[in-house]
Amino acid sequence: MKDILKLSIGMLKQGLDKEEILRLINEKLELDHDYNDGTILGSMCTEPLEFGREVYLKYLSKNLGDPGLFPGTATLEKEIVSELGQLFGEQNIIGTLTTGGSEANLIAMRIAKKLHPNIEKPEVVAPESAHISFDKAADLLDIKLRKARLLNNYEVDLTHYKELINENTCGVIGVAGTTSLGLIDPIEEIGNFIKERNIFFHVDAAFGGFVLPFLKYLKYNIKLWDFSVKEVNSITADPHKMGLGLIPTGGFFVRNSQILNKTGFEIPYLAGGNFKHFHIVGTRPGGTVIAFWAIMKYLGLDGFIDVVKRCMENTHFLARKVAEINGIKLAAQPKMNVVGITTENGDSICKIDEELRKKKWMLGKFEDLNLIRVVVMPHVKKEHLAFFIEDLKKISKKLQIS
Ligand code: 0PR
Repeated sequence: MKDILKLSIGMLKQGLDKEEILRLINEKLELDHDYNDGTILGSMCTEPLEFGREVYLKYLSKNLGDPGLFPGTATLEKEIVSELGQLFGEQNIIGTLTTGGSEANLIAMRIAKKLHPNIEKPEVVAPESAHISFDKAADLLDIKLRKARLLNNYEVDLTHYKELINENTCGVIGVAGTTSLGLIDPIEEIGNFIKERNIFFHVDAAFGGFVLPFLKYLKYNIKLWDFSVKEVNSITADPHKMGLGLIPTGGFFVRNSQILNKTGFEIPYLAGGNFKHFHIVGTRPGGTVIAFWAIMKYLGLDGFIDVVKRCMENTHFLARKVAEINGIKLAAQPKMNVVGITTENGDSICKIDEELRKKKWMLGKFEDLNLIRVVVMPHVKKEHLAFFIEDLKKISKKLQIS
C-alpha cells in the first residue's frame, strides 16, 4: 500500500493550465542545444524541412504498424520506396521506412541470418568503421561480427576483410558514408569477391544515401556503392539524416521482393488484416512517412541536389581552413560533408575537443581514431564555420605553446 502511494506522488492530482505547462517545458528545454545557433557540429540530424513538419502535424496519429487500417499511407510509403530504389540504381525494389538506421541495419542482419538456416554459428564481416548498430544487431541475433581492420588512411584493409570471409559467413557489410569520416567502402570489390557465394551483402548508406546520389549529379567522381553493384542485396538510407525528414525516419531497401515472403513477420490478428513486414517495432509512425513523401515532392531532385551542394561548399571551406592551421590536419580528404580533424604530430585530440566544448562547440569525438568530426549538415552555415575556425586556431596555438 505504502509503495503504491509513493508511486503516485509524482503525478499532479489536478492538471495545470496549458500556458503554465508550456512555460515549464521551455524552462527545462533551455538546457538543450539548438541546431540553429550553429554550435551543433557533430550531429547527423538537422532541422527537418518546415513543410514536412506541417504535414507531420496533420497526420501524426497514422499507424503503419497496422497498414490495413491506413492503406493510403501504406501506398505513399510504397511510392517513396520505389522512387528511392530508382535513385539507388534499381527498378522494382521493395523496402520500408524504419525508426532509423539502427533498425534498418538490424533488419538486414536478421535477413542475412534467416537466409542461411544451415549455418550453425553465423558470422557477418564488416569493416571496423561500421556503425555501432551492427554490434547491437550481432548481440541481439547471436551473430559473430568479424571486423576488418582499417589502414592508416582509415579505409578498410580489403585483404583482411576478405580473409575474414569463410563458410560461416552469412552476410557482409559495406559502408557508404562511414560515421566517423564519411568514407565509402570498396563496394564493387567486395561484390566481386563474394560473387556466386550465396552471402547476403548489405550496404549501410544511412548517411550517404541522401548525399551520394546527388553528388553524382553534381559531377563528383563517386565510386559505385548502390544496387548498380549487382551483388548488393540491401541498403540502409535514412531520411532523418541528410533527407531533411522528421525524427524518426530511417529506410531499408532490398532488391529481391521474395525476401519479404521468406523472412517477414506476420501478425494475424490485426484490425486491418495480416501483412508481412520486416520491422522490429510494432506500432510505427505513419506521419513521418507522409511527411517524407511531401518532402520528396516539394524538394524534387533539384531541391535535394541544392541542399547537398551547399553542404559541400561549406565542407570545402572548412577543409581548406583546417589544412591551414598549424598543429592540426584533416584526417582524410572529405568524400562527403563529414570532416575529420586530427593532430599533426599524433598527440591526443582529446585536449582540443575539451577546449572546443568549453567554447560550446559540440563535435563528435572518435578516440580510437584520434579524431574529432564535424558533420556539415544543412543547419551549419559558413559564418558558423568561420567562428569555429577562429576558435580552433586559437586553441591549437595555445596548446602548442603550453
Ligand atoms: N549507420 C551509420 C553509417 C550511421 O552513421 C548511423 C548513425 C546509423 C547507421 C544508425 O542510425 P540511427 O541513429 O538512425 O539509428 N549515425 C550517427 C552517429 O552515430 C547518429 C547520430 C545522430 C549521432 C545525431 C549523434 C547525433 O547528434 O554519429
